Amino acid sequence: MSHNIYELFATKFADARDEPFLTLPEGAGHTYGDLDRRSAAMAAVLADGGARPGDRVVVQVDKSADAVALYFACLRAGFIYVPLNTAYTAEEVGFFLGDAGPAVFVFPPDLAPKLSAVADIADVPTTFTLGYDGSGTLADLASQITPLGTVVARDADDVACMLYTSGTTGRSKGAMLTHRGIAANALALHNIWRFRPGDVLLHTLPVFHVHGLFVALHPAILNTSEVIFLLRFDVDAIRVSLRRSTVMMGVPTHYNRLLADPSFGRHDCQTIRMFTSGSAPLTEAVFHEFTERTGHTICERYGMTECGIITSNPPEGKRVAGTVGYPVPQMELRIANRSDEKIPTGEVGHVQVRGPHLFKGYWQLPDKTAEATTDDGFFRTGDIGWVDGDGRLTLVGRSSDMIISGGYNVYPKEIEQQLDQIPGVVETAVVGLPHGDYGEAVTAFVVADPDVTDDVMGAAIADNLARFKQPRRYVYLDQLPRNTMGKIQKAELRRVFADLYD
Ligand code: MLC
Ligand code: AMP
Repeated sequence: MSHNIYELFATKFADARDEPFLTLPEGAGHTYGDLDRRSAAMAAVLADGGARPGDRVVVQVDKSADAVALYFACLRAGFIYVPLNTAYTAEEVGFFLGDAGPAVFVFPPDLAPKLSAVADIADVPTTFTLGYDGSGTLADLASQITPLGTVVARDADDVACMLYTSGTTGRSKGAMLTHRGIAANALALHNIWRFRPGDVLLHTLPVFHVHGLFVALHPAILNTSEVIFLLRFDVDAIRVSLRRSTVMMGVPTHYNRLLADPSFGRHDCQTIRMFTSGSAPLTEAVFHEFTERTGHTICERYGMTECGIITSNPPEGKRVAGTVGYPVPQMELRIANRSDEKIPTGEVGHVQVRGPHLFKGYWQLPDKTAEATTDDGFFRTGDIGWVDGDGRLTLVGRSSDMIISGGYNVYPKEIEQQLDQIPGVVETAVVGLPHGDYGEAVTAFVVADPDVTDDVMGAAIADNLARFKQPRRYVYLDQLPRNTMGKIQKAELRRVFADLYD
C-alpha cells in the first residue's frame, strides 16, 4: 500500500474539483481541479528534466499558485521538496545546493543570471524558472506537456520534504520530513481545529516554512476549503479579506501590526471563528489587547520544523494567555531534566516530544540527529517550559541563544562568524532584544577599531546574510561583559540594553 500523502489530499478533493482552492488578490481563482491538473503537469516537466523519486528538488520562488502546484508536483512524483526562504542571498543558496545535491533547482526568472551561475558551481544538472505571475520555463513547459498520470507509491517512512533549520553551530541542517509525519500532523490539525464546511482560510504567510506550507494549507486542503492567498503581509489587504474569512493563521508580528492600526477592530472580524498564532511567543499584552479590540481570543499554538505542531490551545474551551496549550493527538510530551528523566508537574525543564509526527533525522548528519534524540526516542526541542496540573504547556525560553525575529529563527553564531571576519573588528556578540514589531531584533555588540562604522559592517555582510539575519543595530563597546571563566555574558547585554528599541 502506498503512503504518498498526495493520495490523502487527492481523496478529499476528488469531489471538489470545481470548488475554489486559492483565491488571489486580483480575484484570480484556482480550483482543486486546477491544483490536481497543474501539479500533474509540473511533475511531468520535472521528470522530463531528469528528476527521479527520492531526488531533491530545491525551490526558491516567490509565493504564487504555481509555487503551491510545484510543491504538490513533488509530492505526487515522489521527489523530495526542498523550499528555501526567498530572502536568502546567492551565497546562502550556494550552501543549500551543495548540501542537498538536488536533481533540479527552480528559481524566479528575474534572478536567472545570478542563480544559474550558483547552480553551475554546485553542479545542479537541471534548472527551471518560475515567476509569481505565471512566467518561467517550468510554467511554459507545464502548459504543453502530457501530465504525469499516476501518483508514485511511497512508503510511510520515505522523505517527502526537506526543510532547512538554522543550526546552533551556524550551519543549517536539512530536516527530513516523511509522508507519515506530515500526514499525522495534517490530520491532527484538521481534527483539533475543527475545520468545517464553509471555512475560508486567510493565508498571508510565506510558503517556504512549515507554518505557511503545512500548518495553514494542509488542514484547509483536507477540508477542501477556499484559501484567500495574499502574497505579502499588508494590513489594508488583510482587513478587506478578513471580512469573508473564518480562520486566520499568523505570527505575532501580524497581530502587532493589526493592532497598530487604530481603526482595526471588532467590525473587521465578524465572520472569523479562529485566529491562531505561533512560530514565536505571543505576549500576554497583545493577547489581551486583541481580545479587547476584537472580542476574539487568539488560539496560540507551538510548533517546530522537525515536529510540526506540538501543542495548541483548544479552539473551543479556554485559551490561556502565555500558554501554548495541550499536545496534539499522538504527540507525547514530557518535561525532562538534563538526564532526560521526566520531572514533576509544574517544574521547569526541557521540552521533549515523541510520536509519528516527528522528522526522520537531519540530512547527512547522523551525529546531529543522535544528539537531538534521547535513548528512548524523544526529540530534544531545545525549548524550556513547564506543564501545569491540567496538562497545559507554558514555554519560558530556549536552551540555545536562538533569536526569533518576526517568526524567522536566527542563530547568533552564524552572524558573529561573519562579523568577526571584518577588518578592524576585534570581537562581537549577537543577541535578540525586545522589539515592538518583530518580537526580538537582531542586535550586534561590537568591539572594534574606531573607523569601523555601521556602514562598514552592513556592507561587509550584505551579500552573505539574508536581510532578516542582519543586525538592526550595532552597539559599539570598549569590551564585552565576561564572567570569571572569560565567557561572554549575553544575559547581561540583554538586561542592560533591554530598552534599546523602545
Ligand atoms: C522581513 N524583514 C525582516 C523580517 N522580515 N527583518 C527582521 N525579521 C523579519 N522577520 C526585513 C526585510 O528584509 C526588509 O529589510 C524589511 O524587513 C521589510 O521587508 P518586508 O518584506 O516588508 O517584510 P515585513 O513586512 O517587515 O515582514 C515581516 C513579516 C515576515 C512578519 C510579515 O517576516 C514574515 O512573513 N514572517 C513569517 C515567518 C514565518 O512564516 N515563520 C514560520 C517559521 S516555522 P530592508 O532593510 O530591506 O527594509 C516555525 C514553526 C512554527 O517557526 O511553530 O510555526
Ligand atoms: P523553527 O525551527 O523555525 O521551526 O522554529 C521552531 C521554534 O519556534 C520552536 O522551537 C520555538 O522556540 C519557537 N516557537 C514556535 N511556536 C512558538 C510559540 N507559540 N511560542 C514560543 N515559541 C514558539
